[in-house]
Amino acid sequence: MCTKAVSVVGVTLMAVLGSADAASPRREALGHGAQFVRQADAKCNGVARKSIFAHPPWQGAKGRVVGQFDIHLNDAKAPEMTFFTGIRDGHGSDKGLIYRVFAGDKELWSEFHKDAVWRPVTVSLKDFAGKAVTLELAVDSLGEHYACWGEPRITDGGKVLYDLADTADQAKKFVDLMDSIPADQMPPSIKQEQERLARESVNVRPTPQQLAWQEMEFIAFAHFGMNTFTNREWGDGKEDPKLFNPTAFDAKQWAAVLKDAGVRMLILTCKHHDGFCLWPSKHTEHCVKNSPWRGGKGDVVREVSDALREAGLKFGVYLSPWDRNQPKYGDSPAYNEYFKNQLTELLTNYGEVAEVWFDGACGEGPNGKRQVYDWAGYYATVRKLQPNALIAICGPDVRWVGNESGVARETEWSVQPPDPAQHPGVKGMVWWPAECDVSIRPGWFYHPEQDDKVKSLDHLLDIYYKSVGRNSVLLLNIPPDRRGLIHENDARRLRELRKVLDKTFGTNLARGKSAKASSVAVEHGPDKALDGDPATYWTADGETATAWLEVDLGGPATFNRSMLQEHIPIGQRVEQYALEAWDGKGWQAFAQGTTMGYKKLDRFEDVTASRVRLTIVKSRANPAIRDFGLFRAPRP
Ligand code: FUL
Repeated sequence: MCTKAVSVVGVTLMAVLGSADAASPRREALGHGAQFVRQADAKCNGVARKSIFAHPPWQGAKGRVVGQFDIHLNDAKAPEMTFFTGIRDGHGSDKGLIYRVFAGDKELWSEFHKDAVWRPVTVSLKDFAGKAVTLELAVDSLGEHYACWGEPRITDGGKVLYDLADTADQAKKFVDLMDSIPADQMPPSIKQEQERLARESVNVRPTPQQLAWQEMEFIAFAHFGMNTFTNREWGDGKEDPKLFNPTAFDAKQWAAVLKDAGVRMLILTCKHHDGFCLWPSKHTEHCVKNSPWRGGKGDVVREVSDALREAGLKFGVYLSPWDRNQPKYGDSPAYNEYFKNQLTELLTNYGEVAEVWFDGACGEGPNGKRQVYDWAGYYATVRKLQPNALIAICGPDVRWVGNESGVARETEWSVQPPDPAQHPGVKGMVWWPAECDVSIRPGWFYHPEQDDKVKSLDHLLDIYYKSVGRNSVLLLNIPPDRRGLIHENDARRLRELRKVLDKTFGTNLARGKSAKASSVAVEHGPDKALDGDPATYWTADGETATAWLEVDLGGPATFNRSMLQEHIPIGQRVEQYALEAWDGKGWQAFAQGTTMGYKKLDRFEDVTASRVRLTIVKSRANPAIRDFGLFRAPRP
């Protein structure tokens, strides 16, 4: 399943790699959709058992659901806990769950499961004979599985002392909120799997198209269409095409505003969920040809793609598979044909398309049937017609970051395990870099009442550091208004953003300075990390996974931002790093982090120093650093 459709975080096993420093979990009362309840007949692989059903709060290693039972074993001689672990039918991913049993703080047992099979388990409670103990049953989710503890009981010599399913509803329930599962809590089987994946990951490389895309760093979305005129976010497809009528449409104004903002590509919502097409499609009447705009002769896609090309910007298309207007929707083969015809129009008539953005929302057609998308057919159409285009979100080339706030994880790997839905048949790891989508306004579409709700400069800067600065591409939505123009308030904010970014990153205090390193591979000296040449890099010798690079700034310099870039054409390697400044007596740390990838930006208070050291604490192979920068952001 494409994760975007269900608004869950696409966290995978890889996201928990390098998590040794994860902060300890924050415990909260059960909420956020988590469950821990009795179920009379939970089915696992078709077999029903009385169970405790545990639903962790989010996909990924973001939370653990815990139930607490107060058990009195006063007269017990050899108490045991017995149960079956199972995964509820109909709820699966290939990622699995970790079941755990704690007594107080002590973990008595844990096991990783990813198959829907009831498995019997016995945990000895002998150490607690004669005592009272608080038992915790917990489940960590690594994917979408829903756990079941089948027939969970405390017994003593065969006698049932507690039937835990019956008391599940009274148990105290919590979620432990975690960014990642702490390394010391990983069952050995998962640790081994992680180590294997880390080894395999080193050999995974981006395609030239993925590299070029990553270099764009900052791209834009334009949500523009029927919703712009109906003041809605999701149209139902019943809108009259005559409602589409921008009064002063000017794609050149869009391109100029975006270019000034430093944006490198625009992805246009050629068709949103309401099915209205911004180009005169041969395959539907629900499109601009039946609108009064330009006397029915207009083509938004043409004008936008031309204006972008003229301004030197790339063009991308958003084509919603979910179509609430098209009568064929739900009639799977017929609709799939329709969708591929639409893709064909967009990918043949408008020049180069650099990104194709597929949202995964999927509903029922008028016949009440759910549409089954032919992803493989859609991908084949894109590959054939635009071999250089990246297929994003519900696609194999670019990964949705997992939220619509524009924020990537602190630890963001571009190498990921394949998603069977989007990388069918692929074995081994894949290069699947993250894209952070967010709107400059509260809505994706323009609403006049949001004219004064354009995100503040500080908010946008924060988004920039948490997306571009965390090994991701920022996809910022700037929704044109009913005139067909980017509104003045949005344009002003973009200019402000560009000004601060230019002022901040205009002067790299480390550029061209002299440097030494713990070791050097031939031709990849430390100066290569300071020369500003994207093709050159410093790399430590041989298999070294720890290394340092020391820069002499040639005199005291003051900075409050740093930039680290790996040479990703040969992969992503660094797992942990630290930055220190020499204060005359010793090295003082001013920033540290986990992954770098294409780009890592750190923010900190002013540091004044003439020598700075980058230490690679952990790396999957000898680190290859393309660029190291120190900057001073202007005071607000
Ligand atoms: C979502 C859509 O439902 C929103 O309307 C918007 O297009 C956003 C970028 O993706 O899934």
